[in-house]
Amino acid sequence: MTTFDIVIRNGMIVTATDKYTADIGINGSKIVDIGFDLKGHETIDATGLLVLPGGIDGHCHIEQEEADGTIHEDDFVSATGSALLGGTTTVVCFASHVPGRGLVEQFDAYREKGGNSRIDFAIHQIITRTDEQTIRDEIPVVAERGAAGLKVFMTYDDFHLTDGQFLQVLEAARKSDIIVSVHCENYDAIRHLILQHLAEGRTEPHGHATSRPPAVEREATYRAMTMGELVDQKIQIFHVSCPEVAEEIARAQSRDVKVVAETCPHYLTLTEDDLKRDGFEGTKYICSPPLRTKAAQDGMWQYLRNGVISIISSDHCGYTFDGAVGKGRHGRDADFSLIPNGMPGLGTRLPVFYDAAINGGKIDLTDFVRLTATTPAQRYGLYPEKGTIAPGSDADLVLWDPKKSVTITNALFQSNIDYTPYEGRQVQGWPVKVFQRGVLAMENGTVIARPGTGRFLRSRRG
Ligand code: DUC
Ligand code: ZN
Ligand code: ZN
Repeated sequence: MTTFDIVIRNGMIVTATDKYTADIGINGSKIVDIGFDLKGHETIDATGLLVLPGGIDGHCHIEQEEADGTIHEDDFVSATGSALLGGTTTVVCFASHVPGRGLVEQFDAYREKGGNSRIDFAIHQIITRTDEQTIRDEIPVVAERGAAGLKVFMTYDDFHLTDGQFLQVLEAARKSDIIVSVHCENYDAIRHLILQHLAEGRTEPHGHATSRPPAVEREATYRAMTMGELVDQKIQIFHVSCPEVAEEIARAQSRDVKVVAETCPHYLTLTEDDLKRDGFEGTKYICSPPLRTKAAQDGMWQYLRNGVISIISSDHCGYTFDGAVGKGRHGRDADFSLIPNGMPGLGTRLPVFYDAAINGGKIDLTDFVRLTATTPAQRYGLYPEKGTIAPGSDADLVLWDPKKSVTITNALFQSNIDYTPYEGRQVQGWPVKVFQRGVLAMENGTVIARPGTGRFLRSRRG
């Protein structure tokens, strides 16, 4: 009888389709067998635990350069440590497209930065310009070098594309067979509403939500899908925040428009009332699209159950509360329109979503795995090495204690970001051991994987 390097014994294995109790045999970096009474040089008893595929977070801003030269404060070392502490073994993060440098140069430089990662990573390529070099020469090259997707913005001064530019990107993406993910909010409508708020003296953080109402996101989503339809190019609507938008996506899907969607735990667990917290505290909750109402939050679950929204990612975009380039970079009296948009969420993604989704009775465990690991792996060309538990797959595994209650506090995630929007929240269900490619990478709140152990994952699209 074969003796495996490691056997994970008697855990409840959960995939996107099945739940069953068995042993997993690992040799080197791979799962090689699933069965009963397997023998290992090392045996890990997982009785009473769930064994999940390592989480895949398809949307994380890590050490990303902004147009003004600032670099996201959570770097590859710190962010991927928090990822492991929360049960995530793969991230898909973003190469910038800042002025003055070419796309391929920025893709390659970002891949190099990822050399410090503790976990495996893939890359989305942001597109902010549509000159001939970008569209004709460089998009095909980044696609060929294994980018997981392109991302475009319909808002933000430094990033947004006109409809015409967006169509050019869609055409180029179709030729290179690469998905385009879209930040859908109407740039001009937001500008108009911000100016109105400021003229009325409504400068407090909650103005962020009221100046970007659901209609702003719904209109841009409809427009993005229409342009995808015109070009016959698959798009993904990123960070869907409310049912008005999901409903519009469902309608497009029902007429066979090639559109898929993701949402994030914060749209299911936080509300716009969090922006009303005392003083500058509310800025911790400024992200875009903004947090919505409790009713919107409740209305989102049906779209996770029926598959209209098929990925849960963190949209981890941490800005420190106290740091020089964080939330307070323009001073503590700055109006809401000057506060950088984004919240940290890489470490908390799985525990917060698990607690709301599974303990809240909203979806099954198999759905949980589908949304947080399997579909992201499939969508970004990483499956079946990643995203499932099967012979031949990478031994990226999370031993998850469904009974463990934890009160979330930022210190648990050891990240460069000095706050979590979930401070003080009690959740049940927590990762106790994480294996990456057959090596123990996190155990009981201690990160073991060293910087540099992560590998760049080339997307195998199509
Ligand atoms: N969009 C994102 O995808 N992340 C953070 C900020 C934003 O607007
Ligand atoms: Zn976005
Ligand atoms: Zn994002």
